[in-house]
Amino acid sequence: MRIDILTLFPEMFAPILGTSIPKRAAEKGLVSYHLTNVRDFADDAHKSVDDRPFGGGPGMVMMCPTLYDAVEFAERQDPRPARRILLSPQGRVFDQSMAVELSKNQRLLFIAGHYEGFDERIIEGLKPLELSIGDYVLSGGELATMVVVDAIVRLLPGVLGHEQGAADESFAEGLLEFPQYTRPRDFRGMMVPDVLLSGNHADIAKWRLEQRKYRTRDRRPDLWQKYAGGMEDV
Ligand code: 4GX
Repeated sequence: MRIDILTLFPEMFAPILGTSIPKRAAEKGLVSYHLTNVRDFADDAHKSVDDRPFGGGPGMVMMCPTLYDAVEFAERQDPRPARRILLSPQGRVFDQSMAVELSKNQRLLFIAGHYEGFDERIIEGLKPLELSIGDYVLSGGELATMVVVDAIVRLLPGVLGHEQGAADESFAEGLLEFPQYTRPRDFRGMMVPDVLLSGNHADIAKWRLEQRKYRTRDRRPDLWQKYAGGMEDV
């Protein structure tokens, strides 16, 4: 998979993409990251990428010409068509099923905006998939882009050592994870549940599934509703 990221702050990405799973994925040749500084495409002496909004109001708006040029430049670097993605609170809220779908693409191109927003003709003309990582306001799309990239890259076949791992985790089956324990058995009077030390794998599996259901019902009634569907008193 080739991932392009268009941003005014390319230096924000190296610490994240150069660490842990995203780094390992690139080292294994399963993904490559390509950062493009949108400011390099500014065509005036001041290197402007934004301007004041027509109609007045506070803040600055990212301009079309520089961003279109940056997108077209990045897309020319590889013949495969890129799925364009733009991070904004106006987007559809990103979830695990979208990470799974996006992980099937050969090429993704992320637009990480800063400032108050984009000229609407960026959406109209480039037709990106608009994604939000949640209902709060960030200073820019960079962190949101990294969240989405991380969630996608760890799903690529061969990235995680344990192939089952990614699929087994929370959300994949619609339930939260069960509680985990390791040594010591007694930590300051807090004990590891006996069933986990019983050696009875059927009992352990049953306990874990119960715990997943309790937790999901208690903490995430929205997920529980989807999982349990119309079932009563589960
Ligand atoms: N999930 N932000 C984008 C600039 C902006 C404003 C309006 C387009 C329209 C965010 C989020 C997020 C802050 C990123 C505003 N772009 N992105 N930025 N929540 O808050 O994705």
